[in-house]
Amino acid sequence: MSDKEKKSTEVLESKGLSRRGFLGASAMTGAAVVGATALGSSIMSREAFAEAAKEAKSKTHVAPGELDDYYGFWSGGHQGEVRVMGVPSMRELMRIPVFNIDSATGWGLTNESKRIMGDSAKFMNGDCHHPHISMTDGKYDGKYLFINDKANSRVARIRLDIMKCDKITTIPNVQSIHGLRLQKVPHTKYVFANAEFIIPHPNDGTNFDLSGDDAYTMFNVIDAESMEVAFQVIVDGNLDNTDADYTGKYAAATCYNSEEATDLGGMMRAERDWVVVFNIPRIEAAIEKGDFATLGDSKVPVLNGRAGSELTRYIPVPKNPHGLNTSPDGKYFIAAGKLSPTVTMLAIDRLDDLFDDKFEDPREVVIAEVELGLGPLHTTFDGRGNGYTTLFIDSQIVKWNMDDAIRAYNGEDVKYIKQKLDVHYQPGHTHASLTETSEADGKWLVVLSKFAKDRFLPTGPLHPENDQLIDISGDEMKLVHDGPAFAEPHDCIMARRDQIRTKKIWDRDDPFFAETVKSAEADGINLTADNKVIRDGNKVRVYMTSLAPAFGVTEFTVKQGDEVTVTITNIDQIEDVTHGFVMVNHGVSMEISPQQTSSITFTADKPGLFWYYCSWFCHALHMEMCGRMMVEPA
Ligand code: CUK
Ligand code: CUA
Ligand code: CA
Repeated sequence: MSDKEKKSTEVLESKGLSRRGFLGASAMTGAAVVGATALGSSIMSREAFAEAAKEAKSKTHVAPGELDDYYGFWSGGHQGEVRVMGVPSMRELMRIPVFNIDSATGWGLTNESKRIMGDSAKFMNGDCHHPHISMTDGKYDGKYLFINDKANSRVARIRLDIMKCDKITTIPNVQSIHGLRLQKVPHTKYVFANAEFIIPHPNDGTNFDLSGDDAYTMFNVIDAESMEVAFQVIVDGNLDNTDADYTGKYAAATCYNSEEATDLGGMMRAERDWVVVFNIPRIEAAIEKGDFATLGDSKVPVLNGRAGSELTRYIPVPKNPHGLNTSPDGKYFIAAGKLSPTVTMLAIDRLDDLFDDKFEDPREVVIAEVELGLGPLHTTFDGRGNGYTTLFIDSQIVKWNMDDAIRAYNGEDVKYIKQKLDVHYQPGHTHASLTETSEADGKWLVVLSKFAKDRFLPTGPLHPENDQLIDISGDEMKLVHDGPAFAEPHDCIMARRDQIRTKKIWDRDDPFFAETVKSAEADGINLTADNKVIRDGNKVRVYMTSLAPAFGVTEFTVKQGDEVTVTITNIDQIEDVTHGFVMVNHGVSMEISPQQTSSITFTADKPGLFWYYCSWFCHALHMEMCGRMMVEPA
């Protein structure tokens, strides 16, 4: 920090104002990003932080050969994938392509992945925000991870035993799936997914007016096993984030656009928007009774959950609320105010009475509404009664005690804010270890900061983001690690390593490639033994094995214009011996892990000789693992 900067900081602090608070306050008038760029550098110098971090550094050090205590799953934002991290080392362990195309594994290129992507395989982008792990009795069961796609209105499921996406569902009748959470109790039967944007119904180009009753968005509920949409609930306003309770009965969602405006000014007009609470048993009963409609070609039951409906309740909260988080003790839904410096705590045990119309005012369920700082976005928990809320505009994470907040709200003179820690910079989501379960263990906290600015070597105009790791095991939060991240991990989730059980090699009967096995059987092929080329009109099917360092077929001949399908079964039984298949100059690439079958289809559109080779380093003779496709002119 320059002397001049030091001086001005001293002056500000002597007036009880931090530079950040000062700028933050002016930033509240509208553009948060103005605050972000004006900040330039933090009050505490990088050197000072480095010094403070040294002390805690040993805690994050996972020595070569040692394993992390936690699996982290990071969303890849508009990059479209999920990233698997080790915590506390913050080492990236793996990437799971989901809504993107991946050259290394062939995701989006292979027949197996295209089948999973279904009709939406034509899209090459996605925008995932919220990864969540399936639960049984409020604890991670390690079976699935679900994630939304805001860009193309989809929900995907990842099987955690193989760490591959195995289902993608496009949600009908809505646009932009954003908030996503899972039913926690008794188990994840349902995936709750908010659609953000209000659209006209029918949306067939005959009506662009969003002011009438035939314009709305919906709360979408997906069956976690079948990945079919179970039902949709029409709401007033729009929907942002969501979470579920620990009884299995309620889900709640924030709405920032109660105004149903189409422009920024309009969306900020009201002092309060709301949290809408969904009563799942009542919705199920209504469906049972046939109390629903359908829209267009879709067969999904659509229910009316607008204000006044028995299925929902609307609780006014300030202002353009964003994050919605359930405390791990099961007591509160907590909505972060975003344009209000407050969080609102809703008492879940008052919801039964709210739905039974015992209250005049739905605000009776508000048990506390306390000020934390500027731009509160998301809250996470340590399982010891404390919440940790990101303050986007203040560039801080604030630790606060929930009981004390309630006492303060009731007029007692207690300090509910325990600590504010600078983070770098402009944090969005935050997530503490095991926090979405009843086992929140209060060890590690990740803050996903949207701006890195000066924290890393410069990378041109496009900067990485900064995922910061904070030790919350003691009384004080301690920043211990900066981790650059590529666009844009909105959210992450951490599970204990014993909660995730992965396969070492594929089972031959895995459903992931069962369709491919079936069609090979129709061709009379034994995939683990046969190396054969089958011609079927202008379709050529090449079946081969791979065993380090050789493909079972090292040359085959086709005619120009043939549609060629190469199906490879990796008969290596050794863990980690993955092969690849790349057909040069044909846009063909895929992974074949031990005991896996992968297939890919392409057109041999150019006459000539084309080499194919193994792309995953598998053996000392990996370079020699290759073959030739001869394409005869048409
Ligand atoms: S949203 Cu991104 S910072 Cu999509 Cu969970 Cu809050
Ligand atoms: Cu097989 Cu490299
Ligand atoms: Ca609003």
